[in-house]
Amino acid sequence: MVKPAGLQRVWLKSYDSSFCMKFVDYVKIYVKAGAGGRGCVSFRREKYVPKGGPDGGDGGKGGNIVFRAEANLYTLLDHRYKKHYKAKRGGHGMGKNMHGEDGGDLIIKVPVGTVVKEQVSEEIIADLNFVGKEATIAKGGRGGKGNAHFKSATMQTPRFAQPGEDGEEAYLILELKLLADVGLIGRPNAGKSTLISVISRSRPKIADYPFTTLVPNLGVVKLKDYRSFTVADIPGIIKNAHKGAGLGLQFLRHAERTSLLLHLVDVSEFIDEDPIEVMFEINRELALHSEILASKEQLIVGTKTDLAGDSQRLERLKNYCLKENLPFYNISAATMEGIEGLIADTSSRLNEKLKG
Ligand SMILES: Nc1nc2c(ncn2[C@@H]2O[C@H](COP(=O)(O)OP(=O)(O)OP(=O)(O)O)[C@@H](O)[C@H]2O)c(=O)[nH]1
Ligand SMILES: [Mg+2]
Repeated sequence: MVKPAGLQRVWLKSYDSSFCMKFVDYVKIYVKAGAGGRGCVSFRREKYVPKGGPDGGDGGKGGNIVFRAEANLYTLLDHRYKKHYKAKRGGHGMGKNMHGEDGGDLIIKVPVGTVVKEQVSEEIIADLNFVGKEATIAKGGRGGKGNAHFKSATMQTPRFAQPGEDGEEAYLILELKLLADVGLIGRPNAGKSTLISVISRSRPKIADYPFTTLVPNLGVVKLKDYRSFTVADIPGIIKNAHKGAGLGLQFLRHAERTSLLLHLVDVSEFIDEDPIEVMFEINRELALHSEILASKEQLIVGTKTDLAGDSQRLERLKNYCLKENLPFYNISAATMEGIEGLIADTSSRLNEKLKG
């Protein structure tokens, strides 16, 4: 059956708007490891073997709760819907010295960059910062010993066994902090998504209205000399974002682990505001979010130089940066002016940081 054109459009629209719903970077969950199985009380009973002695087996170990960083995950969305995880308990011990089955670990898959915290103290328990990294967050209980263990010269018929230990439980916060070398920050419309789209294969939505980007985008920049680095395009920040204006500052957590920030300032003639003031405003918001972020190395990047006209906005920002000894670059994603130089210098600075 051919779908009417109208229906197809509706589908595309709903897909588009639901995309940002899929990026979840903060969830609270509860985990409980499996309890150990009970030890067994049993006695050997066989023809011609009277009073065969105790033969109760041990209980199996309860399953651990293990978190694992997976390469192909990008969001904590799954954990928004499933908030309780329980690992299997160990099997109970059985007669004839049979050991109960172990519960088996419950592996919870999370994206690389997930930080696991305790809910009340907010203490970091684990940082799953590379692919394949595993952390055991709650240990399964030990299995109880069967009565065969308690046999001795003075106790030939122990009629007791140990119960299994309970599994550990925890109330957790999972926080995703993307791992990128470079963060793009700036006002909405500064040209962040356009820049990431011309330097990497990331294809975020680009439009001339504020807050086009609603969730961070990641891109990999590959240089001619086979070096590469990752960039995070972070949604735009406006004045009073720390009070929740615009999209607030929640996405800045994704810039916290970058080594370098590219601070983009639109220098086109169509903007009335002073570019230096715009830059200060963003830096004030960064400082209100976190000192670490505010003290990160920044490269100031004047964008849309093809539209600078006679406005002198570019010159003002450039002269200020030169005076203050701030690294300054001017680029145009439309004409590609300055992009190659910016990328080469960004890469060199990253390499220096790695060496240092
Ligand atoms: N002429 C010109 N236009 C540009 C340039 N860079 C970006 N633009 C335009 O500026 C507008 C905003 O660009 P975006 O890349 O979406 O801006 P952004 O910083 O990602 O904005 P938010 O996602 O809202 O934070 C778009 O219409 C782009 O086409 C440039 O170098 N030259
Ligand atoms: Mg954008």
